[in-house]
Amino acid sequence: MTLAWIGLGSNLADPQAQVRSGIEALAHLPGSAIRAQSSLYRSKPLGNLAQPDYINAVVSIETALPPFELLHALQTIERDHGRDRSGSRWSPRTLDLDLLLYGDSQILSDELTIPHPGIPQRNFVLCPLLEIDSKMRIPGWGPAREILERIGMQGIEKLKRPDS
Ligand code: A4P
Ligand code: MG
Repeated sequence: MTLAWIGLGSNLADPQAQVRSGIEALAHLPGSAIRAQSSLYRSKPLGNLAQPDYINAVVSIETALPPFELLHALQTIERDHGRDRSGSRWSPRTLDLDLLLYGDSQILSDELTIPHPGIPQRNFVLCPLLEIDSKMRIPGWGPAREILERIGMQGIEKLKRPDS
């Protein structure tokens, strides 16, 4: 079993409900169990694009799935959340699931990069990671706390816990 970390993000179609439903789907992954989940965070879109705010969260799971199988399972959950209610077949993606960390693994391939390369620029990932594990180290980059101190907390706001 390996401890894997998954970042959830949504800015469409009731983002809080999308993220809660995504966490529920993670709880049902085969050979896996949720170990911890962060609060939900509201965050300004990366790059200040003209988009709605995001809801972000991080979940850790204990999993027997190898990394590529886990990625494919996450992509299936994303697809399951991609349908809108208006009747058109596919809506813009409403739920993003990023595989942030997989144990201490470092993987560099076209399909999968671990640690997720966005981590060092994203306070909406680092902050919930540190909420779950205040001593978290990112393989190849060092202590998450130091990275977050460098990039700062602008644009993010902690909401109530997803299980409350
Ligand atoms: N891929 C490679 N490594 C990974 C990994 N560790 N986890 C590949 C997940 N996927 C990985 O991803 C594109 C490809 O990345 C996949 O085919 C996979 O094989 P995608 O999720 O299909 O595409 P995307 O999400 O549109 O692109 P990208 O570059 O992953 O975007 P991000 O990084 O997910 O960013 N602002 C705020 N405040 N909060 C957010 O959550 N999210 C985004 C999307 C932009 N701005 C945001 C947020
Ligand atoms: Mg993504």
